[in-house]
Amino acid sequence: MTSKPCIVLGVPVQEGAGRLGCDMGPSAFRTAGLLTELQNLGYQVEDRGNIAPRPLRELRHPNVAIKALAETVAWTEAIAEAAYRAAGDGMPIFAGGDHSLSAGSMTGLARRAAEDGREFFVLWLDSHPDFHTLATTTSGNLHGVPMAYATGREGFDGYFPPLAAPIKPQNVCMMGIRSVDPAERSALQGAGVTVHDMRSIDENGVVSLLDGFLKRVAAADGFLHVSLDVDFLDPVIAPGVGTTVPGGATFREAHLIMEILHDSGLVGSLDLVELNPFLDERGRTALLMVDLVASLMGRRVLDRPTQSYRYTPKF
Ligand code: B3U
Ligand code: MN
Ligand code: MN
Repeated sequence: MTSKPCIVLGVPVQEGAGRLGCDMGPSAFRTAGLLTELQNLGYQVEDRGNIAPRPLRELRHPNVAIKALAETVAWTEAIAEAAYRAAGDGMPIFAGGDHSLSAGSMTGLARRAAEDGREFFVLWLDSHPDFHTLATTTSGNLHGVPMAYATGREGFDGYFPPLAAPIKPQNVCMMGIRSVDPAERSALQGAGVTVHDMRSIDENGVVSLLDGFLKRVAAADGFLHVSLDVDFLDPVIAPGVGTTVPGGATFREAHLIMEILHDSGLVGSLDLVELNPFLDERGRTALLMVDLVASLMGRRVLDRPTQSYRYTPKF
């Protein structure tokens, strides 16, 4: 893991989700102890406060289902710029906010990685692929489009900011997928994205699935961005989210993934998205997410005499 400072960026965007409340996410993450957990692990932590969207431009799209297009574009512009800057200074941690924030975080980070000559990879932990284009979304909720946009799928030109460095679909690994719309399903066919749905997790276990991907990242000396949507987790343990999808990752699977990611030494940035404190129960989802961040950043139950994993840390 990086010894660079952790840079926490609050992103109180909620317009991309179908339900209000994600704007309270950054506060809930701070209240749940995100900063102190990182400090207790020995990191230098810089809280850059909350990002604000750019001024709105009037935008119209033929798909009349789309909601809050101008707002989402204004957020994306601001987040991408902040991500690009923060990636030059340390390890950015985006405390959202709904998942539309990843349209900005991934593209700003990918631009930085390209300038640094690093191959950019994404581990997408979500029940949804968020692979709709502006033309195919039927809910109109733009938290359903960031992966399509960041990988350069068609139809975002003239609305969202131009991509400095489109992400290669081959460099994206999705885990936990269990809610896919028909248009996303056909778009994912042959797109080159690695998709591990819950069946695949049940059949193979998270360790071997993650192992295959991390080996590829390590071989390319890549920069790995992790995007963690609360609904990756089973709603029984993480109720504080607008889109609860049964059958998600367990507490143990989620922590194991985080611990393996830590030991890989490959993670360069993190999104924490879709936390809806209005729907949470006594802060338990926020606390669980912070707990997972601690595992990702190196908290362990027992010291192990050697690195328990197979990658040579790059930092
Ligand atoms: N694919 C559906 C549902 C959805 C996507 N992301 C979330 N929900 N959180 C849609 O609305 O695009
Ligand atoms: Mn999502
Ligand atoms: Mn989701």
